[in-house]
Amino acid sequence: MRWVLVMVLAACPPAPAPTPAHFIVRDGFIRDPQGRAVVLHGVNVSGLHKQKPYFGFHDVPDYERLRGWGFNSVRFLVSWSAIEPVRDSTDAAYLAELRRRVSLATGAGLLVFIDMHQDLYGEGFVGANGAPRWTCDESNYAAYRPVTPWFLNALSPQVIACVDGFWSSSALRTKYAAAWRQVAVALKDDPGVIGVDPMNEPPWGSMPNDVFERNRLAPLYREVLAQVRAERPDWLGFLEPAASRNLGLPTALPRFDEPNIVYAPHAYDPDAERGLGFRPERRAAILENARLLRAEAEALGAALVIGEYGGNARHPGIFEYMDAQYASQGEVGAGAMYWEHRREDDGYGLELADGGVKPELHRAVVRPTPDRVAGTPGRWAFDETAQTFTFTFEADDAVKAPTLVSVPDAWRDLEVRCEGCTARREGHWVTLEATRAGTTSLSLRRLP
Ligand code: IDC
Repeated sequence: MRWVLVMVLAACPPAPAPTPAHFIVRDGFIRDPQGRAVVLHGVNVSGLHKQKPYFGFHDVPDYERLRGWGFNSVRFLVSWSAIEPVRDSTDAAYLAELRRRVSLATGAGLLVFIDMHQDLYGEGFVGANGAPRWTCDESNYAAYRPVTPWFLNALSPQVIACVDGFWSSSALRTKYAAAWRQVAVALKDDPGVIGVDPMNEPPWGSMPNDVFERNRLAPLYREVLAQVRAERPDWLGFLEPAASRNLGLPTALPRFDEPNIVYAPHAYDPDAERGLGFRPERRAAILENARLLRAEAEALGAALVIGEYGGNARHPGIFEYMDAQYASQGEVGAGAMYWEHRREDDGYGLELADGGVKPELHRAVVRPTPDRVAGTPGRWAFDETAQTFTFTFEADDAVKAPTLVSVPDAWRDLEVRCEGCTARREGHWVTLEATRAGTTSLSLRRLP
């Protein structure tokens, strides 16, 4: 059975997002309480949270606007420095502000997971962020001579000394996990918060990266999960490989006994990160890396969410770069979080300083994406020339709630084709009901 429906619609009023009670991980996907696969499609909020004054003066994103672009989630950054600026004292005002700011995102229907961010150990190093200053000896900060680009400072002997100091100190690791407990206490009443990303791009210091992942990182993850799950047993663990994964080194993280694990690596092109722009021939490498990430997630018994991908719209090839990222996500069924939501003309920010959009970036990032899937997601893809989104999944007739595909509000007029399903536009989504179990295909063409 095949039917075609052409809809010419004015923008509908946004429907409230389903409020999750309890998310789990099963068969490689996050599942909502209705049993649907959840594909997180969101943004990082934001790099501005890394450094003093943390949230102090920064704008709150227009979350309704993000929903209108089809996003369903936020990776929300916090900093250990902000939580515990002075040893053994928690900044209650920061945590109260955290709760308020997170509630603005969840109140707009976005799902949130929290990332405890760090770049280059901690804020004792000029331009770095993460661990509070008191966690390492001042002599290291004094001797530090930063170079550009920023990530090369991971090789600084002083940064490595502090990183090694953290990983070899059970007292510091316990304090880190205790800081996470404070975050959980602050956010535990918010049902839209679904999990934690215990550490951004964990630095491996002077250990071999695989030994580090097994002997240092995995135990810390267990400790953080135990702390936060004492408050919120349902929270998912969005676990990152060591930062060495960004260099292409496969992860050695072990499979966890703890349930509900999401593998949450980052995906960047090394040349683009060095400011050289994106060469279109790198597309195949991005697709191949995503396949490896999915295989690693499978070995971990985990779902897959790419916690960061993104680029500077001023650099050449941004459309091709983000188009390759979108294609790779659709090919392996990965969730993905754009780095980052910020208003800035020069940088990764999704919006210009005046709130305008960056057209090339926007064209590749703001596209239809599966949101909830009543069955097992297959692939999705977008053909830019034909302006057509296609998505296939295996419908499971035991799942009664509909499949939702988010569609940017600006896509007013759509041609919808559905095989094995009926579909209609509703709020920010095309809502789909499978008419039989088995392979179901949707295509959406944007009409001019
Ligand atoms: C970058 C910011 C940049 C800042 C730098 C150091 O875009 O303005 O100077 O951090 O704090 C990551 C990191 C993330 C980076 C991002 C882009 O997790 O913090 O943000 N990136 O470079 N890993 C790979 C890329």
